[in-house]
Amino acid sequence: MPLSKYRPALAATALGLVTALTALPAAAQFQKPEDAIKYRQSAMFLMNNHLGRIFAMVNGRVPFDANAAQVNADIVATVSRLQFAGFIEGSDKGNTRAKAEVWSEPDKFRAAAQKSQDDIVKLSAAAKTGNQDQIKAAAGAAGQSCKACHDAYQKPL
Ligand code: ASC
Repeated sequence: MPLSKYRPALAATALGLVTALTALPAAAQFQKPEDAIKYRQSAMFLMNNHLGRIFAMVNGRVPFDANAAQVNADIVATVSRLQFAGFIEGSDKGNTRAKAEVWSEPDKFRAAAQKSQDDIVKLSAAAKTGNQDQIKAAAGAAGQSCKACHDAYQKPL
C-alpha cells in the first residue's frame, strides 16, 4: 500500500504532537535525564532513516520516486522540530555522545542546530517541486549542516 495514503493522517498526528509539545516547558516533558537523551536520540534515528531514504534515491541506489521524496522530507522536517527539547540540563551524562559544549556554548549550539533545521525545511520545499536535481542539492546541503553540527557537538564513536 502506498505511503501516500497515510499522509493526511500522519501530518495531522505530527502537527498535534508538535503543538502539544511546544506548549510545555522542555523539562516538564521528561521524567528523568535519561528520557531526554532517549527522546533526542530517537528523533535523530528517525531523521537519519528518512533522510537516508532520500539519499538512496538521489544517489541512484533505489529508483527515484517524487512522492516518496516528499513524504520522507516532510517526516524529517516534522521530527527536526522535536529533538532540541531533549537537550535539557543534566542530560550531558549517561548514554550520550553529546559534548559538554552543547551546554557551555548554548547560543552557538542553537545556531548550528537551527542551520540544519532550516536546511531540512528547504529540503522539504525542494521535495515539493518533484525535481530530482533540486532535491539532491537540498539533501546534500541538509546533510552537510547536520554533519557540521555533529562534528562540533557530538563525540566521535
Ligand atoms: C545523516 C546523518 C548525518 C547526515 C550526514 C550526511 O543521516 O546522521 O549526520 O545525514 O551524514 O552527510
